Amino acid sequence: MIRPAALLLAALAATSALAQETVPASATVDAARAQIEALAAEMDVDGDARITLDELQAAAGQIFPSIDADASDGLTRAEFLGWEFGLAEMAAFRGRTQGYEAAMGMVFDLFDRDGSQGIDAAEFEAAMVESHAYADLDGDAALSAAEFRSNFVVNVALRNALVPQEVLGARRP
Ligand SMILES: [Ca+2]
Ligand SMILES: [Ca+2]
Ligand SMILES: [Ca+2]
Repeated sequence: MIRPAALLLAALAATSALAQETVPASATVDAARAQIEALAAEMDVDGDARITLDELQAAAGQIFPSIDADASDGLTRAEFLGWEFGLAEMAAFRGRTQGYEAAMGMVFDLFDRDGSQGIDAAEFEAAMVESHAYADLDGDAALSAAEFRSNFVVNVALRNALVPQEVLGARRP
């Protein structure tokens, strides 16, 4: 079960511990990274350090309704940008709301394959399949935590919006 609020608290707690050993300026970067890594760990249900497509789809099946605030079986742009597990609050704290909304808006358009200005369950599932394949750099049919963090499309967008690219790494061409 994905529990966005609990995950966020865990990420913030982990960040507090890290912040004692690092310079304060890195705290928000650590927070973003910790939140993404906490999500990766939550998705890896069997704990083998690999996120399989089945595990990703199971997580996506829980995430979709958590974004779908009005339970319409479709995601509007406003719902997508306002998702509580997204890093909207962190972006606002850093004065990066505009960059965050631009990045997540691009992800929304990518997922909205038919351009209907809504993401239905089938589009969301197809996006998860494609995003999983794209991020699987070594082709072992699963995502390591590093592959998920550095190359999963949502995390790529967030990285570009929130944190310096050199910190979280980037897919190599
Ligand atoms: Ca696994
Ligand atoms: Ca659509
Ligand atoms: Ca892999």
